[in-house]
Amino acid sequence: KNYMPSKGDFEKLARMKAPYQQTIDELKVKLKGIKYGCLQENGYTPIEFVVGRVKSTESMLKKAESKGVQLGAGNWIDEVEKQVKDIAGLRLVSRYIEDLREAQEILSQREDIVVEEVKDYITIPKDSGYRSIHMIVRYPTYHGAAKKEVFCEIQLRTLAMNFWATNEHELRYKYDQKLPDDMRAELRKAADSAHELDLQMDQFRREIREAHELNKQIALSNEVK
Ligand code: 0O2
Repeated sequence: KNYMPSKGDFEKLARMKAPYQQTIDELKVKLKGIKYGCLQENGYTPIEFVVGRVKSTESMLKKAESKGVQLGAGNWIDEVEKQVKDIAGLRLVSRYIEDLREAQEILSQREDIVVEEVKDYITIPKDSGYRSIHMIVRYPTYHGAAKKEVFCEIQLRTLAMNFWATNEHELRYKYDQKLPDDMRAELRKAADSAHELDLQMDQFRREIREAHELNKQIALSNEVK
């Protein structure tokens, strides 16, 4: 547990992480392509915004150890890559739950990513109250001359889920992962309220989409005239 990575290890880890950064950069462009394409076609997009990050080396090694990787032993860096599937992490944020499902469907259909696993924390939220859909996907990068397939975790959240999770994450960090019981209970309540709001907003979404549909038809009929 007390392995201290050497300077050489850090250099190897930095080299290992480069294709993951490239994955984030490429997928961000591609997801924005979905957003602007949908806007152009329908005047409506299921994606509000996309952010991404490569996991910090410290947090990556901590997670690897918690999954049983013995740092420093044998091909341990390969093991880290196999066990930690969110070295590359993208977050796709939508306004409505129904939009998340639409975005999930669009992503499942793509030929440039392979969906390995879907964790649906909306249907079954975590004990903390956390809601989100996590898609673990495989993505081929061409870094240098060689092809390398890497894992990437895409988290799909509504604005309300993201607002809650960002706050909770920062509080967790402040309390060094040990939230006081009363705060945990309050956060759980807040998560449920956010979900209520999401459900209400889904109702409005249908009306908004009808309005967009109507505007599109009016625009089309004006073009014909
Ligand atoms: P970071 O880099 O700080 O975001 P598994 O990978 O399946 O073995 P794990 O790690 O529990 O197990 O996977 P999970 O739960 O599918 O995804 C973990 C990530 O989801 C976390 O990343 C968070 O981003 C998010 N997450 C999961 N549960 C919560 C929660 O209760 N609150 C908040 N705010 N976020 C959550 P990391 O690992 O924390 O890393």
